[in-house]
Amino acid sequence: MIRGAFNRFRQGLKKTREGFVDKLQGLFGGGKVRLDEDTLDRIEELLISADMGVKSAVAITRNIEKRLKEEGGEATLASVLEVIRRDVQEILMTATPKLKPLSWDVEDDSGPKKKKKKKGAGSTPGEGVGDVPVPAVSDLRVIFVVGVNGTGKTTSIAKLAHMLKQDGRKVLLAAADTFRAAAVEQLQIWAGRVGVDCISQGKGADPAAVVFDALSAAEARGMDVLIVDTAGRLHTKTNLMAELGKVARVIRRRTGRDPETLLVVDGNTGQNGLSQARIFAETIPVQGLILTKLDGTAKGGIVVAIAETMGLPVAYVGMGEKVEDFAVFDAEQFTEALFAGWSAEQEQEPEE
Ligand SMILES: Nc1nc2c(ncn2[C@@H]2O[C@H](COP(=O)(O)OP(=O)(O)OP(=O)(O)O)[C@@H](O)[C@H]2O)c(=O)[nH]1
Ligand SMILES: [Mg+2]
Repeated sequence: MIRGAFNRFRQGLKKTREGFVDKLQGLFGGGKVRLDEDTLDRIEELLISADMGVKSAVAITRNIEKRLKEEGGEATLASVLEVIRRDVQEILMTATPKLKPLSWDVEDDSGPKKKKKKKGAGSTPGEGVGDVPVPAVSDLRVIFVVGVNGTGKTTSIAKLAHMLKQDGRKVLLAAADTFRAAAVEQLQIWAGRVGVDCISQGKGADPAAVVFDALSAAEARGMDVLIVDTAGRLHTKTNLMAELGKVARVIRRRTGRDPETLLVVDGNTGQNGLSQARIFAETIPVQGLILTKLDGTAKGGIVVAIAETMGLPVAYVGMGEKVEDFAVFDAEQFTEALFAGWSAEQEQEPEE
């Protein structure tokens, strides 16, 4: 299982590894290199070009200088990579949320006339919202998948459904992206492939009504997990909160808990994708990320930039178009895979 994930990361990160490690290797040419200003600048540039984010790239380069200059100012590729690998792992494992915690109550349907009694009210299990009675907390896990259009929400939902199903969970999908008829069809097709049911109402339906239906179906059928697809075409922050907030509050009223909200980030879109994702995370409560399309990019270092700017945990990673091209994120394995293959020793398969 663990080995499977490592190999998947290794395969998925091939382009990043080649783009980064191979170029670094070029800098060293097999021997020792003097860590002068110029070399350090070039290392920093390489880190930035792998999309690690400027702040992390500068910090890592400084660490390379500090730790390796003590050894006489010369370094091998292996020693530099070791510093980078350790720093990256440390950044990923110690990241803390950088964004202000949000509540689904910030803008309620009732408009701005009354102030909420308490910040974050109702965001924990069993708490009621306003005058709504406290419902029994249901065991149903509701995963709410949000993100800019085209980032890979629908595909990731299929992959996640497949993974959870393999794990023995009963999974149901809700087609709450009612913006385009094709979006509903796409989710239905994926549901068929994965072998799970999908609740839909068609184009133009109220997403909150679709989710209401799906919650009833999930409860009646004894489902373990409901995964909700949403539209990405929500241009303004007000739209985002109005539409997604309405659905989230339906979920809370029915289950007694806020949905587990996962924001999908396209690894291919680099810093630009990251700033779009940030708008989502600054507007609605997000618990974690799904990072997609890592297979198609040499910029897998984006996980470091995510840790640096958002500090939200990456929950899952998508690395291809097939349902199996998906893994639970693991910082240690991810980092090992990112740097695997740069020496004969690392090239060997890990022991079971
Ligand atoms: N290579 C690769 N392609 C992916 C991955 N995830 C998604 N895609 C592709 O990205 C495209 C968009 O994916 P969708 O799942 O439709 O994205 P979406 O966010 O649901 O898009 P909208 O519904 O338009 O908002 C599709 O062509 C997918 O096959 C991935 O991990 N790797
Ligand atoms: Mg979609």
